Amino acid sequence: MGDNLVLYVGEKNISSWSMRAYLALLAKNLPFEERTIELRVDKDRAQRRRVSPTARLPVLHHGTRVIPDSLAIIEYLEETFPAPGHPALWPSDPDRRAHARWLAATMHSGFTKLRESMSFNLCFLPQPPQPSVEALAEAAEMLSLLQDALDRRAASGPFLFGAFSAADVMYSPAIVRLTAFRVPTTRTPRTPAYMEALLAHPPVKRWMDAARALPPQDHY
Ligand SMILES: N[C@@H](CCC(=O)N[C@@H](CS)C(=O)NCC(=O)O)C(=O)O
Repeated sequence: MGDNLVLYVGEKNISSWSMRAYLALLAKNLPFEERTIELRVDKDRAQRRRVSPTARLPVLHHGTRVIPDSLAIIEYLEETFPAPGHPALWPSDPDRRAHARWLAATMHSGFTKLRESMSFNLCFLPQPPQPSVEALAEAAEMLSLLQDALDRRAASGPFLFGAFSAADVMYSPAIVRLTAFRVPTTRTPRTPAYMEALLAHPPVKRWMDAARALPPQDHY
């Protein structure tokens, strides 16, 4: 399919789901056009409805194909632009791939208290508010899942499965949150180095630098 890839995203300091699709495209070394729909402006979702069947961002357009949802976009990219022509998004070993997939799915469908209370836009405030007790409990759960993956890591590299993978893509916004809200990591000693490596990863840094350049939003 020779058509151009177009990714519709929300504001970089608000739309954590958009960040995931953006990171997946960069991980695949794919050129793409990025179009922003401002969530703060598109209150009635009219602009989103025009480009996305779910009226949510991110949404990827590839020729006549329209793919909303960060995880669906990851799977689409992996299938359409496979290794070795493009870097693999999932680990090649079946055990590790299964692990990476359930970790990604757990992020995709869970941690709702953390996402609510440690909202992505709040990460860019000079002083983020105190998170709820429930959000902190979910953050501790997340850190222990990450620690477990890092304990079992067999491949070399600083990420969850060694090389940067879709699991890292899915957890990147959460790592921004855990860092901004200064969640304690003393019980999960391998996680600080992982979090540091992820935030220093050039595609993550590129998104975050652009996000920091926008005016911070305490609500939207
Ligand atoms: N499960 C979706 C979630 C997408 C999502 O909720 N996106 C937000 C922006 S970060 C959105 O468009 N929300 C609008 C709404 O829920 O009306 C994904 O993985 O992409």
